Amino acid sequence: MATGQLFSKTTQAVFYNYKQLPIQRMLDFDFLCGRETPSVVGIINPGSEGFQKLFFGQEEIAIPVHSTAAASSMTGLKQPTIRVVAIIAEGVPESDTKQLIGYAKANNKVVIGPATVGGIQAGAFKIGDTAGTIDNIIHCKLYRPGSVGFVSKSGGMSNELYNTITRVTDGIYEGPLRPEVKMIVVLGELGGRDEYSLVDALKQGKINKPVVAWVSGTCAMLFKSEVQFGHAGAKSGDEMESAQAKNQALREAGAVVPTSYEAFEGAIKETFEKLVEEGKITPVKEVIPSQIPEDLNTAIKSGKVRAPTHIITTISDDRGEEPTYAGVPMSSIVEQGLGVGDVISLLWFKRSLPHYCTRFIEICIMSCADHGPRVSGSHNTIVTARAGKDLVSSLVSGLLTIGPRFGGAIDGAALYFKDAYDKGLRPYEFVESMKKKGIRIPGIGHKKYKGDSRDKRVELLQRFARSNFPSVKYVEYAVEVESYTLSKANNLVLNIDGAIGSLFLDLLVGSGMFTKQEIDEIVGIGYLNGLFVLARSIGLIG
Ligand code: Q5B
Repeated sequence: MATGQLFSKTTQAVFYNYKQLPIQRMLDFDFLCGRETPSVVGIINPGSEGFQKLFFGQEEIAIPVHSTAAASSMTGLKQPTIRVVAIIAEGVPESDTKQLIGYAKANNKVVIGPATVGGIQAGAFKIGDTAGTIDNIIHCKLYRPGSVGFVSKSGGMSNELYNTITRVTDGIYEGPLRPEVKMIVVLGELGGRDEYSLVDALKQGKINKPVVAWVSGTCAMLFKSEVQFGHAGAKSGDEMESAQAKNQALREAGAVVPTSYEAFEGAIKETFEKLVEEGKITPVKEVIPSQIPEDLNTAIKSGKVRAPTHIITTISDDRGEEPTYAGVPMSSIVEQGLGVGDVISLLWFKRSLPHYCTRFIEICIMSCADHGPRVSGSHNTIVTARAGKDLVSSLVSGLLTIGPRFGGAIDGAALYFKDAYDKGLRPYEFVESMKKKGIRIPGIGHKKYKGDSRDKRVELLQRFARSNFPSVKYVEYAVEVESYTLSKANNLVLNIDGAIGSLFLDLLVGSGMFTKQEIDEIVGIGYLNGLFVLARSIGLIG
């Protein structure tokens, strides 16, 4: 890289602190310029390590994130491989800034900032948010170098001048001292004396390229008292710091200085065209910039593309003002005084079931909510909690024991009882056929309950169904099966899983609200065990 040149098409940056938008904009700028490598090679984000996914054109790249490295700008400056540190942060104390600048000068390094918007070398490298959006960058043709060097005291004013300069010349290069720069445009402002160093350089012949300059803030003289303009330094201290004085000094030193800001564009145009006429500038050839792929969300919003959905749910929907459960708004569920059984009916079965059905669901949940500390689920939950684990871990540890011998036989019971009943098997034929196959009937048998000491929950559910269900053929069949198994052994009772499984078959068939295919699907999918999972979660959490 030539002396004086800060950036090139191969400059790479480490971005301190993770700010997605400016980094993505830097990478978009790279792509626009046709850079072969991304300009950001790393992100330093104290406290996090890993990778950050961002786009380089269409390609998704993983940029390493480091938790430590340059813990401060000074540490960054001290790295032998880092030549330029741009500090975008505001509020850096003046004394620290002086130290940074002193160190940089002594070590042939450069500090841009603090509180800088960034910097740009057209067609090569961009820092942070400089030049704004990609649309603006394309509009100002900053994706390729022109012949004009530009110096300004403000990022916001720079954007305005990128636009102006591009309108009347072949565009921006970068700083003024490069051979590729054929003319220099300067936009100063009242306050401070920076512009006088340019005056001296012009007078001493250190700058011999045409300079078109304007110092803004000439209106300050119209105010009776001192006025603070946009920047901290933008207020005229004494006469020398006024915009008028600086414009005059520049004019006298040989710069082209218009009479007003409005005439600035014309002066730039005239100077550029003269240099072209004299053959000192050959306007750069236009290039077509690479097209930045649009983000999907933006493209969808503007109606340019359509994308297939990844997930379709027919259960609930949150696109409107409030969530709907199977099409029923939440507020309506509350206003109608519906309960958990209705919510389950909507979310699991996608329809509003009659009250006796939703009440049955609630009784199932209430009666299976707990069964003391000795069952496998409670045991695991208690052990996990005593081991110091959190509520979710303790709950899940208990739930994971739900299976054929603990609460998870409801589906199996429904499946086998339905199959046997629908095939017209007599209870003893069913039991014997299962024995032949070596399969224990799900929902039959219990360690605690016996023929002469029944499970009260089973009795309660059967009583409710007999009084409320239009048909109880499946549970009656299960009871006949139980009579047969009890004749073999006193502990082969219809247990709670068997009772719920057979009763749910009666609910599905008797309600007339499910097709045969839907009933087979519900039983086949195996989610009646969900009733036990849901119910027992209440107890396990307790
Ligand atoms: N036989 C039932 O043990 C028994 C058969 C069968 C056909 C069957 C044992 C067992 C699992 C039962 C079950 C949980 C104790 C359901 C629930 C929720 C809970 C929690 C909770 C809550 C018997 C002797 C003879 C043999 C077997 C036959 C056995 N089971 N036949 N269908 N299902 N099973 N419970 O006395 O001819 O002699 O070879 O525990 O699912 O989970 O309570 O946990 O709310 O929290 O040692 O209530 O099997 O006799 O096993 O030697 O069998 O009976 O084929 O016949 P025994 P075994 P054979 S509620």
